[in-house]
Amino acid sequence: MKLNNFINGAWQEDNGADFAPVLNPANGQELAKVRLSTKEDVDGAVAAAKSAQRQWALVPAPKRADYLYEIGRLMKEKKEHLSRVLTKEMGKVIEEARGEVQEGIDMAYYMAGEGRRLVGETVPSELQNKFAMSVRAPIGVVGLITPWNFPVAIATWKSFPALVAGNTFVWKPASETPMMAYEMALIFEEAGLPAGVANIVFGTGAEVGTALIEHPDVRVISFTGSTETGRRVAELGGRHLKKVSLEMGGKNAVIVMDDADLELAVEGILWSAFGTAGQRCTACSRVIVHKDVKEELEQKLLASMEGLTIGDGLDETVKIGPVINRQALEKITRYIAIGQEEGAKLLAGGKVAVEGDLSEGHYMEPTLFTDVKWDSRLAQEEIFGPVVSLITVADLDEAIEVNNSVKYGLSSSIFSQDVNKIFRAQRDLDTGIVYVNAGTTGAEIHLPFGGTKGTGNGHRDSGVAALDVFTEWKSVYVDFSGKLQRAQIDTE
Ligand code: UN1
Repeated sequence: MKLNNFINGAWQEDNGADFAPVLNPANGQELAKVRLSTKEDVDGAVAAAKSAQRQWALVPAPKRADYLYEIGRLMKEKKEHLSRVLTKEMGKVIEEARGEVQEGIDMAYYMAGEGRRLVGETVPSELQNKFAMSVRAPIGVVGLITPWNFPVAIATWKSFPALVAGNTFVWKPASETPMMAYEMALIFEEAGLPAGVANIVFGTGAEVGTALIEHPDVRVISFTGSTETGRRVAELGGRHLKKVSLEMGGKNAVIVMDDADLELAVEGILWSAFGTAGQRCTACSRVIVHKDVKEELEQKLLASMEGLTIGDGLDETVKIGPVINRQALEKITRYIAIGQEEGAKLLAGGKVAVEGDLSEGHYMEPTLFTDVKWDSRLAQEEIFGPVVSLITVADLDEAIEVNNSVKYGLSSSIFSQDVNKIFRAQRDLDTGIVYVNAGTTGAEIHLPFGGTKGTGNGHRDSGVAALDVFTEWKSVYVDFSGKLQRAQIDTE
């Protein structure tokens, strides 16, 4: 199977292009070949998006939304198929793949509803016989660059608000997970989106991503990925005065206070640290535990971790699937060595899992470190794998300080029964998302998704906030006095 670009409502021909293999991380098997596109392919896609945009912007927003309702319906109809493709190319266990596809369906229906809102303001004017309002205007052609860890959900967080607001887009999916984008293109086609409204160009960040950011007709870049790449996107985008929305790394923590329900905390930690093999931006990577419950928590975590089966995510009984590729496995292994050199105590895991069929894929044992120093590299740097570090603290103040000591600020959580501690924590935790008595993952699409500090640059995905990325505010003044009225001057 060859994955070609979807441009102007049509599938590109091979035309002698280069292709790269798409591999299943569970067993190394080749699933497809994906086009390695060039700058010329990007130029073609942007030109198609540009010529479609004016017409699309003139379609009434509730009618644009009808396409999203249809896209949502098709995603629902194909949910099981999409989930299985997702598990095969990305590796997450099938139950989580179904959850991710559901997140996309939710986003379709939610943003379709925005077609009948796209709310602005009407406000009084300071002058007589004058009307003042603000409206959301589409921006034009937008560029979407999405990651492999949520290949469909994150794409919907960006593309659906862009569409309902009257923009057209060119989407570059991650090289590791082009099949979900291909499936979405089939859905866009079946839903009857006008040609050029949704365009997909496969390829590398260096070639396709750069061409998209530098293209003069692309007005917005919405990017999710590593902080390192995000910085380059912002630098290049800044040079070209682009509006750049960035969603980047995390080093998320669960705080467990001495009054916490420890059984519940263990469940929350396991789910958010080892789900998706730790490859969510929101994954729990640190547990900040009160000294009085540290040992009990360690014991309970160790006991529960024994139930975490590793294997191919298509097996319904498996809890931990593979990590995305060999480089990811090497990076995680490197951090385990760093942790040990730094004096952290390895309580469980720490090895690449190779028993039986596992040696064909990229599997990492769920790993637990304790006695981790809050300022060590293990506790400060993003690992993006099933590795969690316990850090002991004396009280809530110290817990919050340790939480906030990292350069990221995506998600945090506190387990406690004390309403005073909970409210202080939700105020003082410097992250874009805070959970109380739940792990660090599981954001719902109708709230803003994003983070502070090194996680983002002030924008948000999903929720109504996503519309801010894909619209310009236009303030409109209508003077019906029939005479010149000078604001700030003729106010008597
Ligand atoms: C991500 O990790 O990049 O909140 C997205 C969650 C999911 C989305 C995660 N709904 O865990």
